[in-house]
Amino acid sequence: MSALETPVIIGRSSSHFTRIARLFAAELRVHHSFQVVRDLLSTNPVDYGGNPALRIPVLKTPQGAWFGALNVSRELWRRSSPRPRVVWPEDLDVPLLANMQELTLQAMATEVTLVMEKMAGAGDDTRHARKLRESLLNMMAWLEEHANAALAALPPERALSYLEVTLFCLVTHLEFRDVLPTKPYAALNEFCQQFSKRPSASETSFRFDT
Ligand SMILES: N[C@@H](CCC(=O)N[C@@H](CS)C(=O)NCC(=O)O)C(=O)O
Repeated sequence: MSALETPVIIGRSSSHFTRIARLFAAELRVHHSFQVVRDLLSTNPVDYGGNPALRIPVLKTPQGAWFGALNVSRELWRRSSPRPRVVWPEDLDVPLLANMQELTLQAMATEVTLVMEKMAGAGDDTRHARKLRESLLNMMAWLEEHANAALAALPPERALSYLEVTLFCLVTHLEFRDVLPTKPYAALNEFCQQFSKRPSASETSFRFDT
């Protein structure tokens, strides 16, 4: 594959949505390069691989750019060979699993807002920030309560699921960014400990790009 054909993940090593994409690339052994977005407060779409939402991750391919972690992960899967069995969000057809996925992604999005507000100087003690924190705590309590049952209900013959990857990125990021203490969440910690044994997890550890 020439340098021009090599897909490029655009993101940051400290971003949990980017880590989803990087984890899929590592699991699926898809050769790629990584381009760091230096300033997450930039308002120029060019800095985000053309994403008008001004968000990461983006995957740049000769066919075009793919916006968002789910699109990127699916495209990486399509590029993988052999294609392992991945459980995608639309496969989660019972409330327990579908809600687990919804709340995992919503908790990630809520965390983004909290971190970005703080970064932009709004502080973390506005009424909205307090509401977001309350919502995040509620979601984390729900995820903790249902984690064991949900993980046990995933199809056993899977190689990977979007739910597990996102849950791992959420919980480890809360710890990394010091948004919430994660010690109280025993089931989620146990899951993360197991998941972190995968080489893809250690290859994509969070760190601040310099
Ligand atoms: N729906 C997007 C959300 C991506 C997202 O929120 N990424 C964060 C970084 S973890 C971001 O770009 N934040 C910039 C901002 O909020 O302005 C996805 O699933 O990838």
